[in-house]
Amino acid sequence: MVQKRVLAIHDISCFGKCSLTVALPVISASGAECTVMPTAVLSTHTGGFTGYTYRDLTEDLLSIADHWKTLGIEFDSIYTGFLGSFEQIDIVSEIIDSLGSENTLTIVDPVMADGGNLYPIFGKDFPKGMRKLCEKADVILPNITEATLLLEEEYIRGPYTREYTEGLLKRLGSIGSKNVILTGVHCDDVHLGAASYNTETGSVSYSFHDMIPGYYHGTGDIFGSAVVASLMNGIDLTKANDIAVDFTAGSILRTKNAGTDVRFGVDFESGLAKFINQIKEGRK
Ligand code: PXL
Repeated sequence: MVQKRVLAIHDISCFGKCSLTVALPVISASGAECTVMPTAVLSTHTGGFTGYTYRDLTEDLLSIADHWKTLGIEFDSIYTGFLGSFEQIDIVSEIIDSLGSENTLTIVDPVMADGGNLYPIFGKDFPKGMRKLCEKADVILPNITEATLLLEEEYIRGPYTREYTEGLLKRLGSIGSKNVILTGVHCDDVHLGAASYNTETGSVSYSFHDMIPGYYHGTGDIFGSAVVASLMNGIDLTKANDIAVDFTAGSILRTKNAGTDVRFGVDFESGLAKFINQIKEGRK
């Protein structure tokens, strides 16, 4: 089998287990190659830490892409996550055009908000830029807050009815991507999960786990990387959603049981063996 090659475009938060420090091990564990384009280097992620360093790499991105262009490298998937500025959104969009082809699956996680709030480092116009990037994608992976920002709708606290959730999915689908996976979906106070939607078939599929109270950092990236890894292994969207929910929920549960500082990230590493088995099973 020819190995799939993913290009992950995210920041590298050196400590705290998110973005590239998650995408690289999770995608590699699935057997796909993970090429990285770091958009910035931070000492930690920005969630709950103060005094972190931030080295912006905006100026390097196009040169890296230009060099790869001379090598004729092709990508089966381009997976984008946290982008540090409006300018980076336009550059990443250009890179997708330059390095992607009709065979490249573009997966955009519009990382910018959670719990009803835009992350403080982003300006108010950032969601408009992210929406433009989402128009280019084959799959988008917003959480509920990001969904409402992309759609310029008011954020409502859950639980959500299926009617509301499916309305969101359909409106997100009209942005332009063929597939949508919405995270943070919950129809009651005891289950949490994600819903996938295929705009061509109209099919919606939910995947839930027991809700674990608390806010755990980096879980969106663990979820997104598991979706990318599954899709690159030929697993369909519904099953990819199931695998990603299970992998993310397991990581959160282990971390809750261990009682570690939630800012330090979740223990996804101990779940990699099971994750690889699920990928192998799903491939059959
Ligand atoms: O997990 C998303 C993410 C990625 N990168 C950085 C972040 C965050 C979320 O806060 O701060 C730097």
